[in-house]
Amino acid sequence: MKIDVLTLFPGMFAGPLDESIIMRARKAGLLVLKIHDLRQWTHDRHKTVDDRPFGGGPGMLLKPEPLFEAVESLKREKTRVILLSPGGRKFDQAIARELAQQEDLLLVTGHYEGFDERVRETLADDELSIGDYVLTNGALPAMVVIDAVTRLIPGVLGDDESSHDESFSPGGPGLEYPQYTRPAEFRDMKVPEVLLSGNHAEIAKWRAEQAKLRTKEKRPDLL
Ligand code: 4FV
Repeated sequence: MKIDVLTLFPGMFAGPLDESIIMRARKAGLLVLKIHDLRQWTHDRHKTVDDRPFGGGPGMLLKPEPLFEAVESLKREKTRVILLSPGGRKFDQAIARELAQQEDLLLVTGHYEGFDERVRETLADDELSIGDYVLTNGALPAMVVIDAVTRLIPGVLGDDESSHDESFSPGGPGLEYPQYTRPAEFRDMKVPEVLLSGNHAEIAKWRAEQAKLRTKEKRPDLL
C-alpha cells in the first residue's frame, strides 16, 4: 500500500511512524509512506497557505490553490483522497478494514479553522473524523488512520500478532474477552481456573461469554 500525507507539520510524523510494526511494514515494502509539506505548492515569498474567511469570522482557512495543485500532482488513477476533519464520518475498525483493501491513499490534513469548502466539494473522495473533539491540526488524525490501517495490511502482523478475534472484529460481540499471562497467581490474584484447564471448548465458551458481558457492561452501543 502507498500512503501520501499532505500536511503543514511534516516534523510531527517523525517518531510515531518510525517504530515497531509500522516501521517493519515500511522496511518490508508493505507500506510506502511519503509525507509532503503543503508549502511546496505555494509560489509566493511567504509560502501563503491560508487566508481570512469571506463573510468575516474568527481565524483563517486553508486556501484552495496549494491544495488543488498538491492533490493534482500527487493523485494517481487508484488514489483515494481522504480529508481529515471533525466533519467527516467517524473512523472505526470497519473503515480501517475497508481502507486496508485500497492500494493508494492520499491523506489531506487540516489546520486553522479548516478547508475552503471547494476543497471538500471537489478533491475529497472521503472525509474522516477520529472523534468529536477539535485538535490543533490534522496530523495526529492522519497518524491514527495510518496506524490502524497498516496493521491490517496482509503480511504486516506476524502469526503471534493477530487482528483476528480482537475488539471490533467482524462477527465479534464488540469488546475482547479478558486475557491473562504468567504468573497464574500474582499478589493473591488468580487467573480464572478455566484458562488453566486446557479444555479448549470450555475456554472458548468462557471467552465468548466474557466478551459479551464486557461489551454489554462497557459498550452496549456496540451490541
Ligand atoms: C480532526 C478530528 C480535527 C479541526 C481544526 C484541525 C482539526 C483544525 N480531524 N478528526 N477530530 N481537526 O479536530 O479529524 O483544522
